[in-house]
Amino acid sequence: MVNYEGLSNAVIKGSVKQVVEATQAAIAEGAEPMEIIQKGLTAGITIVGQRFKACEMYVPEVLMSAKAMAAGVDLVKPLLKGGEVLTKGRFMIGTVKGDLHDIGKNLVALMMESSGFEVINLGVDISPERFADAVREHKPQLLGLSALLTTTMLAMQDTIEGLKEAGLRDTVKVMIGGAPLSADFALEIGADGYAPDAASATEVAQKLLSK
Ligand code: B1M
Repeated sequence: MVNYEGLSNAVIKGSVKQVVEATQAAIAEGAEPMEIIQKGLTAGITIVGQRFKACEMYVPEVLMSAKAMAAGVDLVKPLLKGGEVLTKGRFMIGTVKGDLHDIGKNLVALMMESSGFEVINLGVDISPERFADAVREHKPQLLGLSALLTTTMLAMQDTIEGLKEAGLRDTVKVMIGGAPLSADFALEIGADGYAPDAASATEVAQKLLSK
């Protein structure tokens, strides 16, 4: 039986070595790649989040957990694509200005990639100007904005305004996501869609592109 608890605990411990070993063991046992991510890696980082909130874990430990999780995701990632031809469209994603959180954003990128989108991941702390320049250059059909801080939520609105000022707003659908956000907030700032998690991001994306 696949030891998802062991994998999750290895993420909590922040041990790259143990995460790699547990992920390799799960793959060898024939576990579904998406289950490894959800039941093992994400389950672990979710507990890390709860402990960080309760001040039972601190920034350096959280960073070690994030690094360990990324090592596991790297092993699973090639298995997700399965040689699928990428045809669903081009999706660009970034974390907005002032915000350095990227674990959730990278999961969204991974899910989108594995569901058949071409993904351009801009990284973190992306200013409205950089988003507009990248949209102009790469012409994605869909732009994803991620924010984890209440203080950076408004940078999403600035980004959408930046697209308008650059005359690019009509060329791209904008989807937003991140823990402090909501569908109401998306409406308020003029985004086209909101997804609460990585799994639903792919569904929202497909709906937006079919409109
Ligand atoms: Co930060 N942090 N952090 N942090 N951090 C939170 C977000 C916080 C809630 C913790 C807390 O205090 N309770 C809090 C925000 C409070 C608030 O604004 N209301 C907080 C704070 C305050 C801070 C600092 C200010 C702390 C400090 O320095 N004093 C600082 C800010 C730095 C900055 O950004 N400028 C900071 C720093 C950090 C670390 C660097 C240590 C680290 C980030 C490492 C990294 O990302 N590489 C970190 C972490 C890890 C967290 C917590 C613990 C975990 C976040 C995470 O990765 N969750 C977080 C507490 C928590 O969430 N419980 C916290 C797991 C991830 C899978 O979930 O990111 O929610 P999530 O992504 C989900 C969905 O939100 C959604 O799908 C994802 C997958 O299902 N989603 C999208 C996300 N983006 C989407 C985009 C979409 C669609 C869906 O479409 C485009």
